[in-house]
Amino acid sequence: MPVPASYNDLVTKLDEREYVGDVWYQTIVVSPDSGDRTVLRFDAATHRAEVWLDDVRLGEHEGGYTPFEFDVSDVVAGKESIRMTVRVDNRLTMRSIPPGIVDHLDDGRLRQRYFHDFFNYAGIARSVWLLTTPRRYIADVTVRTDVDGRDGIVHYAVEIAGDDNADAGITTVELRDAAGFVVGTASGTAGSIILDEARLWSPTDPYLYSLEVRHRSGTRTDVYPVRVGIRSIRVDGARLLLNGEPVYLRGFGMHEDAPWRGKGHDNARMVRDFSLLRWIGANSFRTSHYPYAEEVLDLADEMGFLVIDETAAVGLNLALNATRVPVDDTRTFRPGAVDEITLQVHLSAIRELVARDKNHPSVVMWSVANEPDTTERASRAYFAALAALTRELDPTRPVGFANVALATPENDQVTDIFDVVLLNRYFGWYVDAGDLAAAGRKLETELREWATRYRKPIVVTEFGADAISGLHALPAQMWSEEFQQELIAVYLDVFSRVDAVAGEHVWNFADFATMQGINRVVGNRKGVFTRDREPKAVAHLLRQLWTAPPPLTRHA
Ligand code: GCB
Repeated sequence: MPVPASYNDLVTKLDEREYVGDVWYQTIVVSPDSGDRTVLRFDAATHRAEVWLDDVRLGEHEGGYTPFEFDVSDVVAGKESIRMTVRVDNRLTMRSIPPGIVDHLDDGRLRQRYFHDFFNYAGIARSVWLLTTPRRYIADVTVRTDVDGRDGIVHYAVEIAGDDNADAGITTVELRDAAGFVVGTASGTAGSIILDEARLWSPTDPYLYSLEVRHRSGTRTDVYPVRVGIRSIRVDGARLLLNGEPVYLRGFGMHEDAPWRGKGHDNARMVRDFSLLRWIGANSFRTSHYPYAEEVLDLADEMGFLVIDETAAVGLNLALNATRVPVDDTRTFRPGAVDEITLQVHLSAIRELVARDKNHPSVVMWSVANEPDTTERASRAYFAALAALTRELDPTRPVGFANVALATPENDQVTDIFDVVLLNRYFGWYVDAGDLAAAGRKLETELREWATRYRKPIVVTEFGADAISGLHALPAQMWSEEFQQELIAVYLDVFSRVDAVAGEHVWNFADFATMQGINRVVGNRKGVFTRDREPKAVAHLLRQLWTAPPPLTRHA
């Protein structure tokens, strides 16, 4: 199997495409032995992996969308080639993020059930690296920026690790502008650089500085460059402020999804997606429903997109799936089986997400889950723990979760814990199907209820309708391009009347693969673009509405 790629769409047999369990990858590579510290890094393996080099077991990692690495210096030492073996397991359980249930069928087969609406692609979907650093090296750099009048402030903290016997070394820092000129310096493992008249990062001017951290120990120097966008992001009542100015999010919930590769990262697809985002006038997207490849955030930094960065906690909602789930491996059943272990896995997913993405100026918000059940009293303690950890790890960005329609302003138990209200709503589609007059009315009523109850910005993180590209109907009917267009127009009109709405993300950017089912026509067709990234009629409407001035702020 090629890497990076999901394996599922590269085969022709259904039982291989929908295979449940372990698959094995193995390859032989030239040993990078250089006497330096050598690291084997996986950008992701979905959903868990166990890794060996030759016959040495390096360890394992849980979670399909965040990186992990092993120090392999001792294993590669003195070798010409090495054999790399990886066991990748795609099973989802009530103790994985996202959750799922593996059913044991009477005929001996396994069948994976899951509670999210995208195909359970698996494999090694992102790059694998063999890299070297000096023995004493820069393990991590954290950058936080702030804006004070016309000054930009860059706070940094450096973590040094490795060989303790080596000389403690010195750490120096240079801040360079985009042309490469040094505009500020500092030394030591933590400090701040203040920049007069800083050029701030924003969607209209995504200006990037570069912070070059150097650590010298003995004769060796490790260099760690971090791109820095100087910006502030804050919630002020029902407004979202970027650099102190109200900002309105226009864009999409997306998916890493394409023919053949599935969720395999592909720079070409990524660039096409960003070209389309820019063409249509979007300034924002959500990494629904899992952390995307790091390359995506790098490009968002460069092109100036405001990203809601989401964990893979999608489908923590049994009410939606009318199912009873096994509490443990003994297959005893009780309704609702999210437990302390699920919480620990979820917390660790948040830790890994923030650790990976904290330095991206494009990331302006964390979403800790998509459409969880937040109506049960017990969900309060669970979500309070998630919010507390996220804020402890990163006090600079607002924290939210994408709320499901079943959790109404009346019965939701957790929204007060969060900084923003993120709502997924399908009036006119799943509710009042085909009736756009009722949809508009109900949407407006509900948005006003949220706005009255909480003085927080509302971002409608999902709304949309399936449309089969090329299917037309006048008057508009569900599944036609006309209906999708009319539904989106009704929603945008309502948003323009409700002040607390600080953003609109259409569901979805493009058509995407799902499990088979009676509601899906070879996948989810709510894309504004087809799966091969060509526009449906609604794309032209959105382009008109989103590129009309003013492009960014609505409240200004
Ligand atoms: C949702 C989910 C999303 C689905 C979408 C749909 O609420 O968050 O993952 O794909 O609805 O189209 O049903």
